[in-house]
Amino acid sequence: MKEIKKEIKIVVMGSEDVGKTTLMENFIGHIGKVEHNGTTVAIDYGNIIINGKKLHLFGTPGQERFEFMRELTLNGVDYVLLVLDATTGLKNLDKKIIDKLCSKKIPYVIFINKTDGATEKELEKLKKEIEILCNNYCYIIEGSALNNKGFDELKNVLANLDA
Ligand SMILES: Nc1nc2c(ncn2[C@@H]2O[C@H](COP(=O)(O)OP(=O)(O)OP(=O)(O)O)[C@@H](O)[C@H]2O)c(=O)[nH]1
Ligand SMILES: [Mg+2]
Repeated sequence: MKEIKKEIKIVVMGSEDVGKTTLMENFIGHIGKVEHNGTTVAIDYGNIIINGKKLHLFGTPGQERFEFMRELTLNGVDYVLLVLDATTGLKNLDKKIIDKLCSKKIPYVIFINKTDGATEKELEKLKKEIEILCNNYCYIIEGSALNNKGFDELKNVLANLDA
């Protein structure tokens, strides 16, 4: 019988300012974070228990210069939660992250954030781009970290992660 892993390591990734820290803060309620002028410069951390599983969320800095830190967080990761910004679309770093996750065979789910500020057209364009990039393979959730939108769906998806 397959053993159920009760502690799951999730790394939150995405380009700068997409809303990773806001998402963690509003979704979990209380996190540890280190910021400089509003920019994450170390690893955010918080945990949440869903359906008897303890999910440990590690939030990464989005600035390019912190690549070395993002690399470190992938040690022993179970899932990545990739946060994208609906108002700006896919950035180079997002594409690089998706490539890396595919090559390392790390499963990921995508949270399209800031849907409160995006038009329907922008959102559809972004979703099409993502579907092509990840071969229709990954779960996509739409929401707004600022307005706590999409959190029920996010909770459901995280609750059902197989690890
Ligand atoms: N309109 C809108 N703004 C948001 C949303 N989520 C976050 N923001 C804003 O986006 C800005 C950046 O948010 P952060 O959470 O610091 O972004 P981050 O991805 O952690 O940024 P780095 O740590 O620099 O990589 C802040 O001004 C947030 O208030 C959202 O859903 N809608
Ligand atoms: Mg941050």
